[in-house]
Amino acid sequence: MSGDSLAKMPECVTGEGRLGLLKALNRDEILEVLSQGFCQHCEPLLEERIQGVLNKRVSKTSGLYSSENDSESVIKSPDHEATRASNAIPPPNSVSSKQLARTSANSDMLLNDGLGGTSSAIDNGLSEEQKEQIRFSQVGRKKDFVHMEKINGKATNVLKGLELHTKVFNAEEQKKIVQCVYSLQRMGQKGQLRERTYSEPRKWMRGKGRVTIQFGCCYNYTVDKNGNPPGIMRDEEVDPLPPLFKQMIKRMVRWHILPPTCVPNSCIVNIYDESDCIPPHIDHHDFLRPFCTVSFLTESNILFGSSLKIVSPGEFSGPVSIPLPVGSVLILNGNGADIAKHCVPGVPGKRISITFRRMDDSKLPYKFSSDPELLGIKPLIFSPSAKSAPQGHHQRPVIHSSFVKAVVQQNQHQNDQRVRDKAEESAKTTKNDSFLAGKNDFPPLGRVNKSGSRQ
Ligand SMILES: O=C(O)CCC(=O)C(=O)O
Repeated sequence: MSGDSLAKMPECVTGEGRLGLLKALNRDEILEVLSQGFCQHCEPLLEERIQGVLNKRVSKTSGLYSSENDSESVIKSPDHEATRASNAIPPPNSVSSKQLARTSANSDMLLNDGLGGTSSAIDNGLSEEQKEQIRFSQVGRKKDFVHMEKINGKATNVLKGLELHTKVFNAEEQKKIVQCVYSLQRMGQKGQLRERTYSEPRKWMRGKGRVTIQFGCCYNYTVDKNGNPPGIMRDEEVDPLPPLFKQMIKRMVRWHILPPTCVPNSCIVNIYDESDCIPPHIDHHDFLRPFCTVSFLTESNILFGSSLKIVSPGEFSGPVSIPLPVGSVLILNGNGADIAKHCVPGVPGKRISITFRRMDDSKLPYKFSSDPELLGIKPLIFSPSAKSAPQGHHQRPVIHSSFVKAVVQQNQHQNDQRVRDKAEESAKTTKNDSFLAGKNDFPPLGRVNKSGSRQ
């Protein structure tokens, strides 16, 4: 029986219903079925459904995508137990700035590629624009945080201005970024970064801080031993933003997470061991709003409230707790940045966060020069066929028939490659987890100076 005649058979004869009919259609006919004749309201619904099904398939075939709540996905491996149990980093004996540059260069390519580049399960002949549009449309965006408190006698939503963007960096990208952070940490330990860039907490006990690496400016958290007030130390020099971090910034501006009017030019990397924390604070106004924090390795909670209590070292309490999935970006703006304090209580496992902030022009370090790469970044605009969903109907921007076309092409390609990919993926998963090292590799304690000796 030919495909044509099968297509003409009624459902009760083929026994497969619409699926049987669809199978008999060629590519263009499928496109026609999927993109024509739907009303404005149903078209985006259909696209979201396809996207959902596709997501499931991609995670099954590649094993690369983590669900929003799958905080362990990055570190699941045969040596998983050993790596989870500690805040280990790879031994500080093999890194050179050349290697770091190489890592960063590979990662640049990865982050330029909307679908994570190296995964053959999803590298399927789509144009870069199509891939980026698909990834962009998959970002989850929560902007309706509410917690009412009486501030100066007035009922106020102290969370106004907070936004949580999820699935911004996929599992593969998270691994690259974590690798890069560990390389930077090793360089810091060896005194290969500028003196104020890298710092470890003086004491090692529960609730005592975290390792920090600062780029763009040196920030003083409290009045220091020389009497310098909190804020940007304009006469101190630290290293500039690493190339991979600039790629992250570009992504966040392109994907409508950060506004092009407030492109970060500094950041602080926080490396938390299990039960490390950051105490309640409001970020200094030497930094503009909004700013953001990106999460890696272990999902942890961040607390918000106009008043947060210190229960014991590393233990805080507050009215609102927001889980931060790995690969997510939390935007702090408005009341959420300026009225509510925030803190991260002792984390359940090792965690890395990168807080990106733009410095007030009048507070720039004296020797700071702006990076031309971070100038003129434009938010992504949709292709000519893209239109917006009707107001109030769907929150996410919707890309119409060109998107459906891309998804159909992606499906076809995946069908062809599925079997080959399975074998490749299992090999890749093992390889990608190898950067996580053993328990005894965690650096010795205390603040390190440039020469690598402890103070
Ligand atoms: O680790 C986090 O997500 C929060 C970091 C933070 O509050 C800060 O760097 O000021």
